Amino acid sequence: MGSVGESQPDYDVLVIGAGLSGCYACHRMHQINLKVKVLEAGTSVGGTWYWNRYPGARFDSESYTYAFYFSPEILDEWKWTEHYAPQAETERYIRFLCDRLELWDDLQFNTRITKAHWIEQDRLWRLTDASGRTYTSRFLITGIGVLSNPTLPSVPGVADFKGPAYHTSRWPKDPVNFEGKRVGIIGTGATAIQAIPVIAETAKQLTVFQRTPNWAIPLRNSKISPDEMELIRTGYPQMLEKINLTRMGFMHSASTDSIWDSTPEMREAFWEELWALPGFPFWLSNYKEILIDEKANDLVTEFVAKKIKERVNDLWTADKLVPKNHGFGTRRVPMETFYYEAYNRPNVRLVDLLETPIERVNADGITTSQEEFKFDMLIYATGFDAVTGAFDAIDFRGINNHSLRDEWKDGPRTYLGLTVEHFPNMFMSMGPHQAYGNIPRSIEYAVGWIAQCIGYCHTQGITRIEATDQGVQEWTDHVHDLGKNLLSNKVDSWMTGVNKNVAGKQKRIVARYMGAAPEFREKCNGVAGGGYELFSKR
Ligand code: NA7
Repeated sequence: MGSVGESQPDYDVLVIGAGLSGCYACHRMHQINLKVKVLEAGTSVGGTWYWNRYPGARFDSESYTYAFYFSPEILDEWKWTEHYAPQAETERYIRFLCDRLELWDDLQFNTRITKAHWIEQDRLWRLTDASGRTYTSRFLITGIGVLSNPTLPSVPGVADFKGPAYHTSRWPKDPVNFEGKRVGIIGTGATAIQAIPVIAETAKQLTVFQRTPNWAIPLRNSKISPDEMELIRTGYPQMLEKINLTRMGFMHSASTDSIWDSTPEMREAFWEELWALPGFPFWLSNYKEILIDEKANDLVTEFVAKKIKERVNDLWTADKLVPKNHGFGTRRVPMETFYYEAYNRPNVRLVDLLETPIERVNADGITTSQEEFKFDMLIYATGFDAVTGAFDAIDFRGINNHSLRDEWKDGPRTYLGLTVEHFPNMFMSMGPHQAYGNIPRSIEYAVGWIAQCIGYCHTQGITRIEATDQGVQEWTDHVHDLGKNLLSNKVDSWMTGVNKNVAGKQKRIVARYMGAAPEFREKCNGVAGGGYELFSKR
């Protein structure tokens, strides 16, 4: 039995963030009758789907798989209208979850947490928000997302621009009108690839500033008819069975075929078949070697390069849109709808920043080493200080004033991607070293595991649970081992923790667990089943 100091906390559990993780955590805490409060910086729920309301924002995973499965009633009731839902529909889905699960009373908005400190003597967490108000709890769950800390380009003059300027993940709630506007957009990641074709439709001019091109493949989205939705609805149990078997939690299984058993004609035919399918199959159901064997990767890369070049009329632009420094699938593969065709419009122009870098942002535009561009509006599609960045934005302190930033300065160290040594009673949903893939599927598992652990502590009278050094060392080594052969861990991207705009984020880290999701769950279930092995409990 644990014992605690005099001070009783305000809550049993505090949760930071009201995205999918925070909302589900709130529900799970209700189920075990714990007093919970979810603290959220935004004005409402949704997390990623609250903040990222830029034009064209939508799922690149099938809507009906990128959702929660824990409640058959909720699955039954919700109807998706598109195979890859737009942001507004997903935001509505999350609000619908909050209605059905009766979460609203325990969600607090406009509350940006700046500090989270463990008070050893009282065995509680004390959180402080931006206004200085404090909140205490026995347990802490972070639901702060993987991509929630946006970054602006580190070029001089960003604050000088006089017209409207938006980061894509801080997009205004009221629609932005591009008509008659000269618009500049910086970045060509997944976000820009979704936004560019939409903005190009109405902007007078759209100038795209590209540093690193990305390999994007066609999304092939379509509407879901009521009959089709009915089929999806009745097929949920089988779909879940399938999802639970796949490596990344999507409904697309990895291929077991070797590229080296296929003739060039067979390869071409297989790739054409995958290419014609909507969504991820070209990336996730391709030959088993393409993401680990450079020679195999070169072949598939060549195929995709040909596909891109076929779609862009201008030869210079086509060549610039083909990545040169990383192979297909080694960074996150954006899904696109008429992205490449957008460059065939007379109002769209690509600027290659590797040839002519930005020198500065001015009051009325952007100056590169070669040219002065005048703009009415600037869009920063420049991404995030990813994974650990969301944690760095809060001053987390564990026992003996240990700072999480220091603890992770050479890369994250976690136990199961769920807990950290020196940070008792703190659990992370979607922290580093987690099985990401299909994020809602991962969240449902991670939050479920956390809820079970907190419930266990509560019923056993354990008031302090902490990952041991051995647990952290073994898990961190395991995550590093799993990532060794992956080509994706050998290139710079948000998935390897590199952000050229952030000091100290130039060195690659192993940020993600890259084993199979079923193995991850089996390992975590084993730890729980064994009474929380390699945790110290008091
Ligand atoms: P990403 O994929 O990290 O893309 C950010 C883009 O912004 C990328 O093309 C960067 O080029 C570019 N960037 C960043 N800073 C600069 C500066 N200073 N100058 C020029 N270009 C810059 O973020 P997204 O928001 O597009 O997508 C995030 C995820 O959302 C995505 O992977 C999906 O999972 C959904 P760089 O590569 O650094 O040369």
